[in-house]
Amino acid sequence: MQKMDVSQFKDRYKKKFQERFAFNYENATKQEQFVALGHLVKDLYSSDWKETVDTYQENKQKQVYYFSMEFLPGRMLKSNLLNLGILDVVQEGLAELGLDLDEVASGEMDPALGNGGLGRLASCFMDSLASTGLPGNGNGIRYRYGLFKQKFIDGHQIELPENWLRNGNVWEVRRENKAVTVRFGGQVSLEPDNEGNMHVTYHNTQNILAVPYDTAMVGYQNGTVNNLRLWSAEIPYGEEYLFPTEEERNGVKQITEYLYPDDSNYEGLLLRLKQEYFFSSAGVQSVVRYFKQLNLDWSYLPDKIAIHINDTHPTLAIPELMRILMDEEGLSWEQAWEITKKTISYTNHTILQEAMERWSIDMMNLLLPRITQIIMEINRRHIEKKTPLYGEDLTNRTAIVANGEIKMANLAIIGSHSINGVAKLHTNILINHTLHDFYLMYPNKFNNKTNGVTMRRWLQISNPGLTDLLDETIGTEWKTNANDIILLKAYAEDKEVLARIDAVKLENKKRFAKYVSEEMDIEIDPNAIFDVQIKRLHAYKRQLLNVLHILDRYQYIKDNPGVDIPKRVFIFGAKAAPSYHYAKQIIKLINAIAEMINNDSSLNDLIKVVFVENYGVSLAELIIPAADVSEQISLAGKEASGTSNMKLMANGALTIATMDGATVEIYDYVGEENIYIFGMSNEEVQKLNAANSYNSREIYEKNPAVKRVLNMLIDGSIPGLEDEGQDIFDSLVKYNDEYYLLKDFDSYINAHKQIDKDFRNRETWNRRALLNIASSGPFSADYTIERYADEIWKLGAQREPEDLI
Ligand code: Z16
Repeated sequence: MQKMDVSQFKDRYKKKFQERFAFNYENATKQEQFVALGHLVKDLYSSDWKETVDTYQENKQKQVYYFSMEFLPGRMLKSNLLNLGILDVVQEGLAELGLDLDEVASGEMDPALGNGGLGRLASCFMDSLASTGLPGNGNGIRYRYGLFKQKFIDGHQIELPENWLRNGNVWEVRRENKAVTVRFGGQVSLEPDNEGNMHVTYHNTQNILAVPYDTAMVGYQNGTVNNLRLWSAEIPYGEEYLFPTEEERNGVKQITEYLYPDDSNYEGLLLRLKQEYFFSSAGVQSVVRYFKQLNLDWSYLPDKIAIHINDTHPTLAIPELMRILMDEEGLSWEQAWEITKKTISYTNHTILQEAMERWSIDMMNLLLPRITQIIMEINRRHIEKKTPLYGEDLTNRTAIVANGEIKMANLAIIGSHSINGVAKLHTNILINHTLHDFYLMYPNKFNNKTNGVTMRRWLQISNPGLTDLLDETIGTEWKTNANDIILLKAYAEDKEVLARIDAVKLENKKRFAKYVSEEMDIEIDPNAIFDVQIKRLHAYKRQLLNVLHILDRYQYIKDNPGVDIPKRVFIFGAKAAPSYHYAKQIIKLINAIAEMINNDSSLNDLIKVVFVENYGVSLAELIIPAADVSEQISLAGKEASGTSNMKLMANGALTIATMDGATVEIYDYVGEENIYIFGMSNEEVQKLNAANSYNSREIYEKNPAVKRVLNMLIDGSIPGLEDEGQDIFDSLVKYNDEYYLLKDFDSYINAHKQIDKDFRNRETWNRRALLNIASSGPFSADYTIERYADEIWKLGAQREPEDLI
């Protein structure tokens, strides 16, 4: 891309605006101001985009296709500007035109095409693939409506539709000429032709047109522009199709209408299965079409193409690739199976049983008869081959088909060459426990790839103050080589740098306090401890434990008026799946205690509770740089990785955590003096489970602090609480506290007392914040993606091995 100075930018912007809107930018809305800028930016990368795609094809480079049901890219304007190297020029130019970049950027919709960690990880990976110059593409669904917009009414979560395409989408390119047909339903028959070869014919199928919309994934100042392809379902057109009825039209539109709002949970609904096959089939078809242009023998497919499936949602890519290779390209089962296994790899993101996908065979057979035949045959051959080697019991436990259902994780493992967990602890649990039977069969398929986050969005864009501080202390090499952030450690005793860390944090806290004041009408003190828990609402993540601590603190202040402890602001961001009743009750509880506490002047502002509405990527960018404390308090063994833990650490928050997910690795890097660990370890949880001896009521009866806090839920102390108080109380006392909150209560409270003490010593606190920032480099998604590329996809990484950690 050719360079552009401030005055050139200003001219181009004025011209662009004029062209698009036929009036002057000064009188425009920020949304219009954004649209013009977006189109200008798109012009700037379009030739690199074409060039990148062409080069991959000319060089016949191996490419990876990351199949994911969810992508959560966040607003793309600033990240594109940063990656094009023109963030400063544009900021300055706009200012000279009387516009503020942040204002203009807020005119962009934030596409919420994902639920949480899994979708955001996919987008961090897209950014890292392009930024490390690797040939990697995304494949997903262009949902007409993203994840619901959350509103609180009387403290209850209300869900509103998120019409993110309302004003169009400047970044996408509709490519109708690349559309493919996806077939559902009907019947299949196998018929021999004149030469005796079997042919599959389909009757009465419903044909759906999958139309791709492509979005550029711009690499960080390296000229690489990769592709994210999202598919939209449309009615096929052409002479062979009759004019569709309204019912048919609606049935087709439905497929890509909504994102299912479940995180770490699944619902076995037909429409969801349609979505999964729709984008898996469309993706595989377009990949195969690309491969055919290379004019190579089919056996080379795994040398040119890697297909990665993000969780089991795209597992039907396995039988779909088998189907195409056999039915359409005439390969034998054995040939097709070898190619398929070598091409596909799979990431597991959870051990929670309720999140493991299982589909009824009958449902699958009605919707996808040929695919079901292929799955049954994969299963039959698996059992036939493995029973003599591993015996009946073990082999049957690994069966894909059981009890009238198809187990998608089993299919994903058997039909791929690699399965990885997303943090060391998680992978160990998969190997030793959840998937142990498979590990015995396929030890070499198992590997770990600890998650990572893109430091471009989560540091450079969201925290410019800290970015400047890093540039001025350790230079700018960290921007392309995140491990360089470790150089900041040399400043751990530098009082001036420590004071600057403090000042940057304070600025960020003021920025968030302003938002809270304007949007929520709550005044918070930027000098208070900002204590942050931002993640989907789920019982295993234990937001409720955080609440119990707040109530304990509330009682303590009530008992000790005028007590001298630091002020705390408890900040929550969380959406609950609309059908997850218990999670919604906890949302109501948090809002009720916020109301009670924020309006109680006798607390002298020692506690405030801020539960932001509609938490998502954009709010995360505002909250994370302002955090002092990062809450990572899931029951050990349950959180596969977590990724907010990494973002918060990189922004200088200190972590209070159980030894779970990737937080264990944060502990390893930052050292025990710079993190607050509490609660049971995974081993202790396993032991307690096995002993079957836990009695939460006993703790309730014997621990006066626990009793007092839990009683608040049922004695009317919290205004506005209805059934929630009793139901939550019952979950903890009557139903034996499934996630062991009461067991971890004391050690959690003690860790928070230690935080109170430590926060007062500003210099020590700032030093520990600095050490957290300095230790965050290994969690850059650039390293994660290079490990995927080298060890799973075998892309022939473009960097030399010395550059890897
Ligand atoms: C999801 O976001 C995750 C797991 C899952 O099975 C489904 C969804 Cl939608 C999360 C994990 O809970 C989290 O620990 C992990 O960091 C994240 O996936 C990315 O791996």
